[in-house]
Amino acid sequence: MEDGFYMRRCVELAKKAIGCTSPNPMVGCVIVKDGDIVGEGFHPKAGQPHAEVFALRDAGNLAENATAYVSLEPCNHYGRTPPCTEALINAKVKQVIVGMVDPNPIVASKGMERLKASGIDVVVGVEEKLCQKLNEAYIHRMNTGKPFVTLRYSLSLNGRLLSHLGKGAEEPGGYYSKMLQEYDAIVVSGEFLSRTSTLPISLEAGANQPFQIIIAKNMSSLDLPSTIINSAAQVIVMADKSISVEPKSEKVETVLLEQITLTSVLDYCGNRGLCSLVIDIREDKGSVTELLEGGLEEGLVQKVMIELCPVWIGSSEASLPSFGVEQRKLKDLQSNVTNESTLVEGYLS
Ligand code: AOF
Ligand code: ZN
Repeated sequence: MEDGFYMRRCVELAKKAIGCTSPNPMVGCVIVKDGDIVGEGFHPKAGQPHAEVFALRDAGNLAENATAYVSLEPCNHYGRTPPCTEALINAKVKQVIVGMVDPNPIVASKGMERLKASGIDVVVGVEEKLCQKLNEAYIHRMNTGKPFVTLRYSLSLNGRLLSHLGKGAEEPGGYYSKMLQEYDAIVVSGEFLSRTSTLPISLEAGANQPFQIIIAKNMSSLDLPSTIINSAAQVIVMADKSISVEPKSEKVETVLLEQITLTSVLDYCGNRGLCSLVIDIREDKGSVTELLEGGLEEGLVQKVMIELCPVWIGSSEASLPSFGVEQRKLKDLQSNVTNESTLVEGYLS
């Protein structure tokens, strides 16, 4: 088998921990000897051992003189766990094939240098694009200090902004439910939350619920849906003046920011270790669309996901979106058509 085959297997293994590793990356590792996979592992959660450690344990003595494939450069530092370079050296592997360099400044290339210095053959860049896509949020936060942001909204066939999602989107296996499993936080407006009785939660089996970040700009009171208290989600209300939030709960915290802008929200979230956010737009005029006014121009949104629902809707029910920048194009477009809606996603350059 070619190197790409084993690296794709690493990525497949890494994805078993989707939504569980933040602020750490998802990483997979396989140990190959004489063409056979003799060990496999992935990083399950921050604080737990890294992918290489699980794969080496799985391979046991067979790791000696084997090749290790890892989707991210092995670490060379003592963090929550000891360095993977030492584990690979002690196991006497003869070659390490790496998907991508770790953008974490305390690792960046030092892991590979350490392996090479101990006589291990190192190859880097196999299935690099795939490995980078897997950890686009982690890479973005390492490079900018801010979370990776995806803007999501639903439109009618005549282009109006819908407050509801397409049929099935919120059910298990639906795109929205899967998206919430994957992201660290979802950002919604206080106006939306005070109008609804449900919370955006993931229904995937065993999913970690994202933080619910509620933007309450210029609001002095906020009534949260009572379902918040019974849900697994933690809530952060971001306000720019003193605000009374009901009902009171230890799951709900209020953060006062001097000014609520997309920059101040993202800086706060990045410092708190959140790597990825969905900005969920449910109405045209609200605290969240206001954030976008400057935020889109400043390049603070990386990805856009638009759901086109097969309905026409009148102007009295919904308005055309007023946010957005002139002359911007999405790239790397992907679409998914179902009976109920069409999902289009792409990246802002
Ligand atoms: C690897 N394999 O599976 C992961 C790596 O606090 P720690 O010890 O978990 O270290 C976290 C850092 O280690 C993280 O920021 C990233 O640079 C690297 N993650 N490295 O060799 C893995 N998860
Ligand atoms: Zn490691």
